[in-house]
Amino acid sequence: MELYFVPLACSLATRIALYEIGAGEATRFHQVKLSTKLLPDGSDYYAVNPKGQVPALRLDDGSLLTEGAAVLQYVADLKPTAKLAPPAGTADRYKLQSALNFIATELHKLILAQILDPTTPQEAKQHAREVFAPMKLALLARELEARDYMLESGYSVADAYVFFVLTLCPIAGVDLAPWPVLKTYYERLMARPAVARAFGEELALARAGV
Ligand SMILES: N[C@@H](CCC(=O)N[C@@H](CS)C(=O)NCC(=O)O)C(=O)O
Repeated sequence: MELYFVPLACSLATRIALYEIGAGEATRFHQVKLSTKLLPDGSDYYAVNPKGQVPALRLDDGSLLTEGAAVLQYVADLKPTAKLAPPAGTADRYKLQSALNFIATELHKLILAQILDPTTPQEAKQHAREVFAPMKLALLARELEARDYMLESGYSVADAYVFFVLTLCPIAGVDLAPWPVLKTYYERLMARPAVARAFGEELALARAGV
């Protein structure tokens, strides 16, 4: 497999999932430069993925899978014994899909994507920070006050995706202080070797600014 990623972007969740299933060494990682949409060899990332977005996962059959929620479930299903996703067809699997959709649409896109997009008008960024973020993060905190992970069934790829969101919140100027439960949860996730490794590697790449 090959993962197209941007350091500390939402593709971080896929890297975490790949490490969780022990596929890190068998995967080739291609860093995309977000500002130019170029790959390290100077080629155009749009030629790989017309959406120009990460994550994109090149599967072993040569096809390309995009959209984080689908990519994460694909990786989880490669190794069912890792229990990163409840079995397909079960009620818990639909709860995973519900969680992934909430994270993608209400946290990632509505809040972070708006704030971090340099073309978003200041007023919209302020609204995302001051109105959407407290509203949606309060919902997230409520879930995590009731249990240790996003799903009652335990740690899953949804937690890897939330890890990305919580990593980016301070960078986007979103204050997490009102919800101490989110800090405890973040620390719980960081204690996982796959999470710490993926985060550490991508932080180094982001700092290198390549
Ligand atoms: N719908 C996509 C959105 C992915 C996305 O927004 N990725 C960001 C990085 S976190 C990106 O590639 N942004 C660049 C762009 O939208 O041009 C998904 O859910 O995977």
